[in-house]
Amino acid sequence: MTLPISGDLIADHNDQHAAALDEDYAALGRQLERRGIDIDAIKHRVAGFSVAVPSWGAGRGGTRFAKFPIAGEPTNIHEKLEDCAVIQQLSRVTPRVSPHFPWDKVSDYRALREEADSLGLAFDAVNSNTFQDQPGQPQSYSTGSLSSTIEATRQQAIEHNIECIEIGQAIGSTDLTVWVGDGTNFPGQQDLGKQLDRYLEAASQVYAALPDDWRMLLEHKMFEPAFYSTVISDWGSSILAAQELGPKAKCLVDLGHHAPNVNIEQIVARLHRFGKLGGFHFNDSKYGDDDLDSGSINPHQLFLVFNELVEAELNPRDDFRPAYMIDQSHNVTDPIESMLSSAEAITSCYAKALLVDRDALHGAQEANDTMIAFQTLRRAYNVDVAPILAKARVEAGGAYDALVAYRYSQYSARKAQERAAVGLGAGIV
Ligand SMILES: [Mn+2]
Repeated sequence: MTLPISGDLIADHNDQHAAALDEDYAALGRQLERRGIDIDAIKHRVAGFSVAVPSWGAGRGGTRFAKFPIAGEPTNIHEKLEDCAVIQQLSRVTPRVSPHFPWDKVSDYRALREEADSLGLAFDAVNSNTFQDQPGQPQSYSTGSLSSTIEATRQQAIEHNIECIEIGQAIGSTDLTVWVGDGTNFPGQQDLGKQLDRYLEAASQVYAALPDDWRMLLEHKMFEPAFYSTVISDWGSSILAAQELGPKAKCLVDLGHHAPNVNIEQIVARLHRFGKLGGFHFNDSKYGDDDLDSGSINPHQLFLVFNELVEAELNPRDDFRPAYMIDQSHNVTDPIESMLSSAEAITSCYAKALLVDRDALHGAQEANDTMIAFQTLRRAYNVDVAPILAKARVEAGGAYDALVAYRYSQYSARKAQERAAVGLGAGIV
């Protein structure tokens, strides 16, 4: 296996920090021991955690107004895989790539799977795309896709999703993520009930094509591109659709796809209660943008979400195995650096959630001792878990400080020399 970053470079970097890491890990271990927590057991759980990265996240995104490409950014799935391999090699928590079709189309998917494998990667959920038209496509999605009033357009969207399942089978995926931008921009534009009927009827045909071990993950989004109504706008619409479609249909929660200030951790708990929590897209948001870097705006919310996910792990329902993925758009940073930073933020919140004294929390909840219940969460949130993450990473062959090692490797400068320049243009992702 030829990986993009030199193993010697990572080893040298780790050697320089080995003594400091041992010291910090031992000190944190003693602190946690006083609380009755075995740091090695937490590290073991952290080492088992992983989150997928989206193939499209390796490139610079953009807004509706502009995209500012950077030198060396990938322009095809092969270059994207190489960049994803860098993220995995240094972070050791992103071993899977979530592909997107038709953006990642190739002629030989078995070869693509082998190529990923040679880079230490596998494929996660396949994402279909019926929110934009493709060259040569007979029907336009201007009237929507699975919910379009035009039967031929709905059929085209169904066939595209089924093709994504077939591609996914060739590359080793077992999940299809379906997000449709279908909706309306004007009151009265569509019958809100009939539009959902059409969506459900078309989605059921996609569902019928799922292999036995596959799941269909329904991703809801409050608004954009539709700004008056969206067909699958919220977790309520999502779970109703998933329940109607059947047991292989689950809901996917994208952190950025909610109204401001919505209690997302409660949504997580609700969906899990009914065995419908199937996937998660991590990102952050401040105003209307839903693709800021994970944990950059509200890390506490991310922690509270993981607190519910850890509760769900302890009380699994209906084969609880959520597909975790980073889903963010990098407009002003090197995408590799952003995903390294986000992978760290996500894993950090998972580790903090593992530190919560569950017996104390549940006891305080039963006793209606609000302050102790709150402080039980706060005590875990306040712990700096960086030594646990670094230790797990280094032991798995990753870098003590992934960002520093990445900069030191000059990978970005090398790719800027090797790769073709990216054109200008708007590029919302
Ligand atoms: Mn998403």
